[in-house]
Amino acid sequence: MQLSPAELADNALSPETLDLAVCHFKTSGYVLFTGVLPPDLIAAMHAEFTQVFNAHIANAEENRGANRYQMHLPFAKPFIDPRVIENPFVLPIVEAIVGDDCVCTYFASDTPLPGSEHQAVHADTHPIFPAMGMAVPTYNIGFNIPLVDFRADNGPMQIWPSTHLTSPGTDIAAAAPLLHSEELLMPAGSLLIRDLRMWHRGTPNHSDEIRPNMAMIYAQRWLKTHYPPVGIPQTTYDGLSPRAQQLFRDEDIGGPLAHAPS
Ligand SMILES: O=C(O)CCC(=O)C(=O)O
Repeated sequence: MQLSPAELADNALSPETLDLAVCHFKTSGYVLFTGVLPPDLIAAMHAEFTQVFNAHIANAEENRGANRYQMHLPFAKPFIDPRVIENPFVLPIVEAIVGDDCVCTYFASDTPLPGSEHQAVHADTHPIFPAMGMAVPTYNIGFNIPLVDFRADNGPMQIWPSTHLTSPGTDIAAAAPLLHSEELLMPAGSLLIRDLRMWHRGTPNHSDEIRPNMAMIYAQRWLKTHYPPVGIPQTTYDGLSPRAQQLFRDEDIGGPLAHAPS
């Protein structure tokens, strides 16, 4: 979806865009606002990410397939900019779908390196009523911010729209080739929110640079997952806005940073 110049200037969605976005999310399983965050913020996050990532992969095994890493991010500047953790275009949609009381439970990244391969098509969450033959309303929402342009050659995410509505227990590997999918080509600083049940996969990175994707999760507060809590130093937490404090209130306040920034 495209934000209007007035929405970008006001840092707010119009009521019409909010309605459209919520409707698109419920039916398609995702909303993409292209190229929203300013280049200086993306440049600062990309520079810091590169330092933290290079230090991490020097000692870590690839953990999402060949030449592909999931890495938790340090809950620190520049990553915790309010335009990231409480984005004014994303939060109203999140709140309309999972409620004002939702929490942010994941602060991380996905990065295919040159030489990565297709992942298996997958969902990022488990069904909460696995025995029911029908989809239930959304209970967690992934939020991705590409830190570089996602192009056809550098391993864009491939998504299967509307598959968040398939019955729990559908054989994803068998059904995915029969259904429509799209590669999400988007400029750095775009905002992608997606129902974590929607099928997707990482694709091969044929370029000569890494392709980092920030990843957060906003969820119903009662949802239990296997993710470790986000470590947030007390002084950092104290410096957050009241809304951001509320979003991160169930995380490890006073705990250690995931990967110390440079
Ligand atoms: O390519 C991406 O950013 C997403 C990768 C992914 O879906 C995963 O590692 O589970």
